[in-house]
Amino acid sequence: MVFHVITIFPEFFRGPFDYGVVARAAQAGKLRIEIHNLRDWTGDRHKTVDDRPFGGGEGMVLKPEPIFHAVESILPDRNEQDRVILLSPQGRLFDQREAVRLSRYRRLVLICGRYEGVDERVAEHLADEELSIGDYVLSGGELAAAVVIDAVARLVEGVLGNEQSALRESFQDPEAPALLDYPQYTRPAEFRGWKAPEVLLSGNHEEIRRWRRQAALAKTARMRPELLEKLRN
Ligand code: 9D3
Repeated sequence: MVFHVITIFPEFFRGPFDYGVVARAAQAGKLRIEIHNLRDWTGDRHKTVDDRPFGGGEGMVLKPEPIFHAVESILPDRNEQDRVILLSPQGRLFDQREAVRLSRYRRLVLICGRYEGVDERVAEHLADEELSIGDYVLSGGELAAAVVIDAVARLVEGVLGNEQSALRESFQDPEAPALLDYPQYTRPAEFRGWKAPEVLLSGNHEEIRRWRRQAALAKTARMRPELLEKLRN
């Protein structure tokens, strides 16, 4: 799989993908991440990527021409194996189910917004879809693109291990959290007076299984009650 990122801050991506699972997968040739500088597709002397909003208002808006040029030169023969995604606060909410869906494409092009916004003709006539990673304000789409790449890349065949592939075939998103994870403990068995649950040291696997199930339910009820609500429907 190839991830193309279009950004006015290419340096931002030095770092996030230099370590860990995604870096190793890239090293092994399972996936590629290409960072493109939007200014490379400007035509003027000043490499202008933005302009003032029609109708007035604060800030600057990313112009359509450089973004269209970038996508059209990255994907000269765009087809159904390609997906062009605009990251923006107005997008549909990205979640694990979306990650699974996106992992089935050959190439993803991620357009990072900035400033007060992106000319709407990009969302309407260039991008296949518009995604947000959550209801909070970021300074730009770069962090969001990094999040999407990380979540999708680990689902790509051979990135983690092959135990993945069977799961991915299933109809429902395999990693959607029915419940939150159960609490984990490691040594020491007592730390500053706080003890790890006795049952986990017991070696009684049936008891351990029951404790974990119960603890996951309790933690889900406390932290994410809406997940239990979903489970009941
Ligand atoms: C909704 C806020 N907008 C009101 C004028 C301004 C604005 C804020 C932040 C416009 C763009 C941005 C930059 N953010 C993104 O490009 C972005 C984002 C986000 O802020 N939150 C969650 N997901 C995403 S994906 C891209």
